[in-house]
Amino acid sequence: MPDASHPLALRPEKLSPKRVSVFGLGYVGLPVAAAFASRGFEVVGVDISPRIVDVINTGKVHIVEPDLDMVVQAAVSAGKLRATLNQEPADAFIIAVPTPFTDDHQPDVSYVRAATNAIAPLLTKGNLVILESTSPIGTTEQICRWIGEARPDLILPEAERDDADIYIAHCPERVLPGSVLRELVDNDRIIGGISPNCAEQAAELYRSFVRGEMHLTNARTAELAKLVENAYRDVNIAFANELSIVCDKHRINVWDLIELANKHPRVNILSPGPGVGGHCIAVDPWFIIAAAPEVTPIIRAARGVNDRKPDIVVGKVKAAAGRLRSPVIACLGLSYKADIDDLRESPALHIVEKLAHAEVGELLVVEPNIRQLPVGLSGMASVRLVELREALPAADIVVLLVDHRQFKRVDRELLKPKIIIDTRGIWR
Ligand code: SAJ
Repeated sequence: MPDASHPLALRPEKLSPKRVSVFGLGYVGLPVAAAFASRGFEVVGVDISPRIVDVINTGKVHIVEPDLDMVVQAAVSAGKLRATLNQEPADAFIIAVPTPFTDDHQPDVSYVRAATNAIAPLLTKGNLVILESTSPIGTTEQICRWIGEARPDLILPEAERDDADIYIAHCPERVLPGSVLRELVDNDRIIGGISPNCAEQAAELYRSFVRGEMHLTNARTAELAKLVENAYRDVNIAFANELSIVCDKHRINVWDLIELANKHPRVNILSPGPGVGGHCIAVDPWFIIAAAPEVTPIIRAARGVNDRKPDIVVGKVKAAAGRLRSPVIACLGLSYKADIDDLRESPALHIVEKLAHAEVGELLVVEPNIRQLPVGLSGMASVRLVELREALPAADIVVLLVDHRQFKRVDRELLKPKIIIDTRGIWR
């Protein structure tokens, strides 16, 4: 049970008769469902996975995120949050499903369509439908059209018309994995309505637990704003990664260089690394490119730079290993960023997989946040998941891939006789 000072501690005095349904109980949907439950809403979480539904109904969580277990446990035991496989009627429907891209980098909104199809038959006058999933421009209007096809009896909202039966809005999630609950409460929100009244209705709902400001706009602007936030970060990380390649050529320490350049009052370069991972920053820029391929050379080039970075790291390790007989290589970190267990689109994982397939030597993998190697690596004779204290003394080459806190505390004396490839600059 979170203590009473936690921003999402259960507040029974704020009991509200409203029912909220959240479709998709993943990294975004589950925290959102728990946040509404903490404010007294009756929350029904819907997911297509029986395992996820079962886990949540026992008050547990299926993802690692600070404090989420406590908030979900409190909500389930208070009877405010319940998970189910089938959509049920509600006052507000929130869609928080994945929006991946296809093999040729085109957005795939089929999960949004499936969620809309499940919700449409249950809609009644006064209902609110909110899309939280990061989505290509026009998706919220598309939801409107899909609902219109399924429910010709309903008056749907339009930009200039406010006498609709239901309200539809886009409220893109902006939470940072690792700080989801804090950011869910404290971050400002962009609320894009099909009509101004739709945006106002959605903002009113989110005000129940959001302490940040609500910025109201139309749905298309909200969709692009979210994509732009992640593309902005991708482009800026690509700049840092490009600098790291330039610096390698000239034997300059890129972190020293960036620290110095950032002393300028109007320069703020991000950190280079082994590449950009996760399910957001490496994906969302493609939604902008797909919608305007001929006018997005910068966003596309940034994707290219960041996607090539893991191969550059692989090349460096191979070159170092090629100089040794039977090298032992410690690979520190597999997740896509520090202090989480998320391996999705992880450059560290891609690098270790490529090294394993290239048979460069014995690989001792250290990842403090997982208990077994992922499918792509398990069963390979040359790869073992080991503790840091076993890997370091045994290694000839140490490849630092993720800046987990355990790695920052490593005794530098132990590293001295080794070949070090520090992709995050934590040991300089
Ligand atoms: N990275 C670098 N150098 C940096 C910063 C990050 O190489 O200076 C790498 C990380 O190691 C990681 C990747 O970039 O591999 C992305 O990490 P991140 O922490 O920057 O972002 P995410 O993907 O965990 O979360 C982002 C956030 N978006 C922005 O900061 C603009 C978050 O607020 C979004 O809600 C989330 O995407 C999302 O779901 O869209």
